[in-house]
Amino acid sequence: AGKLALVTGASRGIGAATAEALAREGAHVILVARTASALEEVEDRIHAAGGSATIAPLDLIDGTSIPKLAEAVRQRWEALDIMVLNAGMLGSLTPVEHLDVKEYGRVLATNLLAPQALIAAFDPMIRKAERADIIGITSSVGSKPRAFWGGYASSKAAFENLLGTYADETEHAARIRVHIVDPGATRTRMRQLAFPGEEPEKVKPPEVVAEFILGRVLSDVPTGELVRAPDA
Ligand code: NJP
Repeated sequence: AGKLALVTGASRGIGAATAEALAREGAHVILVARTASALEEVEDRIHAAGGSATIAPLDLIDGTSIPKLAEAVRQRWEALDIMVLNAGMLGSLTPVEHLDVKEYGRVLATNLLAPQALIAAFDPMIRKAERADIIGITSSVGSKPRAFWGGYASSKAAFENLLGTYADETEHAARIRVHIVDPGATRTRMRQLAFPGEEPEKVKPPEVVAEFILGRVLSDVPTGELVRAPDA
């Protein structure tokens, strides 16, 4: 209770479910995504459940939004206790030789450069927390290549490495815990884009991943661990 959490990609899917779970535990949650109307709906649900949240509608890859966000947060709060680096972009599933450099650039910017910029901008506030939890949402294809997934998978592989590195570098600051979370197949818009033929009911709802993340944040676990959410 009383913690400050920031969740990217909080307008739907895994991010929205995680934001709601953190708010239920008493955290004040800053909801980040581009779609203001969808963020407002999540904020309304949080308020209706007795929780508290603030929306921050912005595009994480426009080059200016992240330092501005950090400045605005710093004006209201001292420390950031929880940061969920969840916003992600799939891009086209295509052979490596056909990756479109512009789209691939957006995938890298969303999945790799924006999380790094968030860590950079919020690190001073993270270090002021009594205990800080940084949760990065990666993917199984980041650890194991899969045909046609090279654009997305390479961004997640690099993100996974970056999180592990941040965990190493902050290990001496025993209060900072980095969690590298592979959600596994989850019923979201991204999953539908990747597997349009799949019946949504066949995969778990995002609430399962959210509860898993909450469990990590509430328990004593080592920093830098790569963990996978359960399948049901
Ligand atoms: O996806 P989706 P998930 N600036 O598409 C936001 C990983 N994952 O919940 O901006 C700001 O429903 C977007 O909001 P909006 C996956 O790689 C999933 O499945 O309003 N926000 C939305 O809230 C990702 O890292 C599965 O459009 C931006 C959110 O990101 C994480 O799980 C499996 C943005 C995406 O929500 C959540 O994905 C796996 C920007 N530029 C890994 N761009 C799975 N679902 O099965 C996007 O291994 N967003």
